[in-house]
Amino acid sequence: MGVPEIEDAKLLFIFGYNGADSHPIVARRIVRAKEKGAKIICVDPRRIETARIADMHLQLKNGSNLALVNAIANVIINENLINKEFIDQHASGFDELVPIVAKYTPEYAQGITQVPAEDIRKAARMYATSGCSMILYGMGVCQFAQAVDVVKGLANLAIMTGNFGGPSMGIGPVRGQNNVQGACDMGALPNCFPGYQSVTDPIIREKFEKAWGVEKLPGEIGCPITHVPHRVLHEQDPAKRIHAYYIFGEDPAQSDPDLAEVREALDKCDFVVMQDIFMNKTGRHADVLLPATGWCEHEGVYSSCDRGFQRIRKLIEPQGDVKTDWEILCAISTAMGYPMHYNNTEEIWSELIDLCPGFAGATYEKIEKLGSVQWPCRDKAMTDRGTPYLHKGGKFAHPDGRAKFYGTDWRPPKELENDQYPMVFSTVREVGHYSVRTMTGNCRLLRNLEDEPGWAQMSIEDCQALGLHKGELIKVISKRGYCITRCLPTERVKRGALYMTYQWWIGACNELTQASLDPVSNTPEYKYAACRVEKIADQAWAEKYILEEYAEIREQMGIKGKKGRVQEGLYKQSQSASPFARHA
Ligand SMILES: Nc1nc2c(c(=O)[nH]1)N[C@H]1C(S)=C(S)[C@@H](COP(=O)(O)OP(=O)(O)OC[C@H]3O[C@@H](n4cnc5c(=O)[nH]c(N)nc54)[C@H](O)[C@@H]3O)O[C@H]1N2
Ligand SMILES: Nc1nc2c(c(=O)[nH]1)N[C@H]1C(S)=C(S)[C@@H](COP(=O)(O)OP(=O)(O)OC[C@H]3O[C@@H](n4cnc5c(=O)[nH]c(N)nc54)[C@H](O)[C@@H]3O)O[C@H]1N2
Ligand SMILES: [Mo]
Repeated sequence: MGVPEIEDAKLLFIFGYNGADSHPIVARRIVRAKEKGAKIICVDPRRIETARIADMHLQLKNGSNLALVNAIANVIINENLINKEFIDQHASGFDELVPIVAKYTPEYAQGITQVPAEDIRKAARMYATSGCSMILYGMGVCQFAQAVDVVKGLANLAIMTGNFGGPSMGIGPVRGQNNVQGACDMGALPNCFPGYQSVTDPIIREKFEKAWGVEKLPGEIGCPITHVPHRVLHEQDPAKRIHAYYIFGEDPAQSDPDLAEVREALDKCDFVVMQDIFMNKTGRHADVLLPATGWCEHEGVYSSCDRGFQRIRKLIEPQGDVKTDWEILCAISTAMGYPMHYNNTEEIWSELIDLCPGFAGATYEKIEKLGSVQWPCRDKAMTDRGTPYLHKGGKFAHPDGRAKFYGTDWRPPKELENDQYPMVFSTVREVGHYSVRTMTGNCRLLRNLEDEPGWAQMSIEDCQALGLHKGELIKVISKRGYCITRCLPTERVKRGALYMTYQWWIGACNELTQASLDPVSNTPEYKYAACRVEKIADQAWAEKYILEEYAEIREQMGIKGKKGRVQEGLYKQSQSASPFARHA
């Protein structure tokens, strides 16, 4: 499916995804769908913008996703709302799923999810009977230690109701960054070459060995980023211990969980390279900094979340001593004894598609002409315009061509609230600043909208109980660390949970998060830890601390230009302009 099809769904089931803040362009499609008459069900513990326009908001307890998904399956099965024909013709494993979800009656699930049983029933009926239901999900699913199971659970719903393989239906991971799909497509994963070709398959390896003129490519699966600290600090096997770390387009010292451990690992490494378009927190620990060009200074291809390849073009000449990422990689490779030379990105792309059967037909020329080509696109002829529906007509990727039901029990998150840390700590996004904030933090316009040390969203009741007021500096603490940020009382949040965004350098929420990982995706549980909030009695001291700390960070990050509002003491006036605070 493609993003534009969101508009034509009859029902949007939006699960742990906050398009209004994270993807405003996609969010417009959601609003258009609503205008065209679509029903919307929003599943989110916060009252996000989608919840405001939704027909139903299932405001579930944090960390209870699979209990809810299994209960919806339970209702669809028990009320015989399944599409039996689709299941019989296109799926396998249904009989094994039934006993697993049998336990998840709406009443049982209510105890875990805090969603009223009647609402679960109503949502299940709406989803199963709309005639054309589309699921969109985001980080509220993926950033849990039980994440992949929930994705499979959502797929179960789509398969059992036949909402698969046609326009405006199916299950849509609205992938995060503009090119995160592309990074995976190009093989920036530990277990595959470009085009999802497994490194453990000797025939695939041989193909790449031949093409690249090397004798032997390693057949072991590499190391996921979230395993790096462990492999540096605690790996017993000397052959597996990591000594050098080449990091590009990533700022683990800001975006990875448990930052104290990340810093320890970076400092323990013998050699750290950081290749970036700006200075970032990781750069503080690097031995070598390699300056690269940014997105409008070079050519390339991005993949959108709908598998569509799109060309990006150079708009401005790079200034100063910078090179494109691919030129840097070629130069390093050549210096290390493997000469690598390309004249332009088209040569790289053509080599790539010739080695990836699923991409083989997506030439530069075709992408240029069509604007976007969705893989698989196998034939270079213009008649092959790519594949809008991956499972068209109910044909799936398993060898038997059938979809597979997969059911399992809900597991609670790893670190639960307790006497010392009584609140749920969850981390999300806000409009206006982007991921590790190197890009948006270097932009004065955006800094003037919102600046350090960011906000902690809390329920009005919790703020009253702790005697906290809007804008007050507070200390948020977990077992692993703490940070200082401002308090934002808001009706969007239920009692007992606190939300921060992860881009602030001072209000760095990853000081608190933990590296408990999903066993399949290796994604950390960014959406759940236990925390407590402490009032800071001496606010004048805290304000001064923020100013001094920020001055030092800006100095290290080389941020030029006029001082932001924080520095100028303009914070008080800026409150109403804050996009995050506006949400209160
Ligand atoms: N402005 C801005 N936009 C961005 C980014 C940015 O940093 N800034 N980052 C980009 C990236 S990398 C990504 S991956 C995307 C992510 O975009 P989203 O998927 O929207 O990510 P989040 O805001 O982290 O989380 C989505 C929602 O999950 C909810 N949630 C928390 N816990 C649970 C739970 O237990 N169950 C359910 N069902 N929901 C829960 C949160 O309340 C939140 O509203 O955004 C991209 N867009
Ligand atoms: N607590 C918490 N932590 C999170 C998350 C969360 O929800 N909560 N979300 C996680 C998610 S989904 C993601 S995707 C990550 C994102 O985290 P990161 O990937 O670390 O952050 P980004 O800001 O996307 O970019 C990383 C670096 O790439 C640089 N960069 C930008 N363009 C280029 C380029 O063309 N070339 C080079 N060489 N460098 C470039 C930027 O300057 C920046 O320093 O954070 C994760 N961390
Ligand atoms: Mo992301």
